[in-house]
Amino acid sequence: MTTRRSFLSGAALIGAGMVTRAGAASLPEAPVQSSAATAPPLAPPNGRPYNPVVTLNGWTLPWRMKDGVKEFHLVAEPVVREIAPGMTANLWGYNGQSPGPTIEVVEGDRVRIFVTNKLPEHTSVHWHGQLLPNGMDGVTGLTQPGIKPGKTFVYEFVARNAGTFMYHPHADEMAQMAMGMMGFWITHPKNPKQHAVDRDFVFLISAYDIEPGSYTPKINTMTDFNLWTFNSRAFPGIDPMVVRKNDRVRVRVGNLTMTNHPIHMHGHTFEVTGTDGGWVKPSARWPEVTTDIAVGQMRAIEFVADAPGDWAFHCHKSHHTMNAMGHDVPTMIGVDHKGVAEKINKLVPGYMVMGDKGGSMGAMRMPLPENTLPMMSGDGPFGGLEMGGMFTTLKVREGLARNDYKDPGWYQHPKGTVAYEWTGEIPPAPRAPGVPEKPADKPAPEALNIKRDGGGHQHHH
Ligand SMILES: [Cu+2]
Repeated sequence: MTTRRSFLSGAALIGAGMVTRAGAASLPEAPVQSSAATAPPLAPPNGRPYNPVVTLNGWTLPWRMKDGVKEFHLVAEPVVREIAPGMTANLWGYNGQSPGPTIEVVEGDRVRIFVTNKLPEHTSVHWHGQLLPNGMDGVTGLTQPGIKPGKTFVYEFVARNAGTFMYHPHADEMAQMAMGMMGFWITHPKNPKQHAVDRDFVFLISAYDIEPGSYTPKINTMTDFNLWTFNSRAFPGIDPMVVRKNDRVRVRVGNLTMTNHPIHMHGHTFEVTGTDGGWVKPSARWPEVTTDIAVGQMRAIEFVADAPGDWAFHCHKSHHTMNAMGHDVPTMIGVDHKGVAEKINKLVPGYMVMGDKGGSMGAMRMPLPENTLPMMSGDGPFGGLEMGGMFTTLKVREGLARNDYKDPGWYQHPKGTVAYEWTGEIPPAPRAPGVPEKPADKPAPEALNIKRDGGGHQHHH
């Protein structure tokens, strides 16, 4: 069948991790992705041309053209997702991964999406942000019955507006979104020159509560999540965003967690060029280095990557750049913790208290429960990064090829451009009035007596 052939050519572009799954004769195939690596952009094999996006640690769903309609097949199903090397999670997702594959269409495309439910309960798909007929909006009970296990529903509409969208269930939402059911949707402009950039990255923000040593998220959690992820990956499992110097770069982010995330980028200023509602007029944009992305929102940021280097790109809530072991740890700064560590270890084997000098958990390679990520980890060229969760890097390099997204390794800093230890005479450091000076080689005695939240660690509500 010609449809099958066109599918295989699409699959070849996706890479070795993907296998196709033959469906019923009338259904388009539902390709499955087995890898959590960032797939190269899917050059459109047919239909109208567009500039494809790159899904961070994700992939784009191939389609078939049938009588001028773009047909996709999503399969809602339990999946095993690698959150980072050393930890996998039992999630729910689409076509083998959580989040599901990115769907890319062109403004004006008629789109038909088959949704097969392989979950143990009913589901539906809501096309977040789309302007479509009410009955295609995917709200169980309101605009359609739930899709029962084993059943396939069809959604069909015209992608009216170019922009940044998401999809997710509108059925038992609390459970299904806590389990990772979500995906990105890009509607490209009709004219590929409009809003054109050199590199266009997309990812969703999601959060999970998976107890150290276990594999399945607790779905009733409202605030105390312990895994903060970009596309269901936690640092150091998140791929870098690799760009060529002077590329115009867009990063599109959608937030489907229960809290807002101030996304912060180093080394450049950016503008928010797109929101949930479409493109922002150039006259209404302003420069930023951090933009808050509220729950349910999408933001597209754009900048010219004119500064070579390895630039941090992360959520600015410090608890969101930590992994599971960072939670419920008492503050031990200033406390002589001889004996305390032993007590805690009796309660939680393998647990280590925060150091009494402010304690860099990142530097400690302690034994961890099975299937558990260290609180902060990741090694850089200068040592431990002490980061986890929602953290990655923007790697700006000169002379990359147009379609080269390979990790170029660590940035080689030009001589004399890295902060260094001073070994000369130390100039006097002005102090606040009335504060006596301390010898430089010893910590101030009062620093050992800081009282912080009664010795207990505050939750990040
Ligand atoms: Cu955050």
